Amino acid sequence: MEATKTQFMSTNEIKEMVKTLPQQTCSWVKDKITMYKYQGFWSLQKFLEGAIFTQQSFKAQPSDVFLCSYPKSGTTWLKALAFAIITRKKFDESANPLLTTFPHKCIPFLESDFEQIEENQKNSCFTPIATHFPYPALPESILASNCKIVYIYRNMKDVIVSYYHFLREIAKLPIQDAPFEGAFDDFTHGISWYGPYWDHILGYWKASLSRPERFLFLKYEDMKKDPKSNVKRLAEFIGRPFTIEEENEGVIDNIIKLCSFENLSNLEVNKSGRSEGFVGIENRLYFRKAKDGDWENYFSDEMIEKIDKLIDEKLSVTGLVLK
Ligand code: PAP
Repeated sequence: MEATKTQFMSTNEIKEMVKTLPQQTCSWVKDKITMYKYQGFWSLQKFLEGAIFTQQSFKAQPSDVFLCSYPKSGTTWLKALAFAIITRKKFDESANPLLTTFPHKCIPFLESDFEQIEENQKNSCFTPIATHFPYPALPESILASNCKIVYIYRNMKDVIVSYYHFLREIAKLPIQDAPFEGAFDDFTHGISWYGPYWDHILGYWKASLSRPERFLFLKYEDMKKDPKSNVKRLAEFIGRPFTIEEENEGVIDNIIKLCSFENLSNLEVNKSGRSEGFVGIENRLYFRKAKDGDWENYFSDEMIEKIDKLIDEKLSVTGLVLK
């Protein structure tokens, strides 16, 4: 039986409990990755342990802003943009920490960066907090708060391709040894990191219906097409709107350039760095191609039919365009 979020457990108890959860080993990565199911979503052991710890201990502050996403939907980009927006008066473009710091280090993750979050809270330092938690699994103090929530989403087909390569790289497997069909199959059966994908989107979308003023939905593909108006929406929503003068001086354009895939992916820290500690993944794995429609190189006609049907069945109710 799955644990409920009201039980309080020590870190050792959490570790032991996670081992008892329903689990699924991903055969397409030669059984090198195992997912555990907790409160309806799947995750990797380390992330789940962190998530459960956070559920028990995190206390949201009224001014907190959360950057929420399903993995591989634009989290790194959103973190960089939010960080550049909130630090624009502190650093000029040539000195922004994003030039030398991995974006995931600039904005902490709720499930893993406990010390950084505590430090920011202690110093009353306004920094958004990112998370991949599905909405219903968020710590109670967030659910009960009026904190603002930014949710970035991306079309499911490109998410699957991005996810496939990310897990394949973590498992250190070359493409020929990791069949894409296996990742597709797991994903479309809901067995994916923080999946099912559709439940993730539905959870945030449903919550937004009763309190729309708390939510900003950003679509990855729209941000690529029209970064300026989306960056302005983001800045306004998180309480750091641009002035007319800033806009005329090109501040928004500079932020877009600083956070662009072309710029970030070519920085030394993102090419050769590795995030130590919690997970220890190479930074370059977060910067692959950033192309819309890369899925066309991977999907058979049968897969397209299957996934379009799935999107219609599960997500058409949201009105969020995901194909
Ligand atoms: P995460 O949830 O594990 O942090 P996330 O950042 O959401 O990952 O997704 C990574 C994707 O965003 C990659 O897509 P791809 O595999 O299709 O290439 C990555 O290339 C893309 N990405 C990273 N940085 C940027 C950016 N600055 N602008 C646009 N896309 C980006």
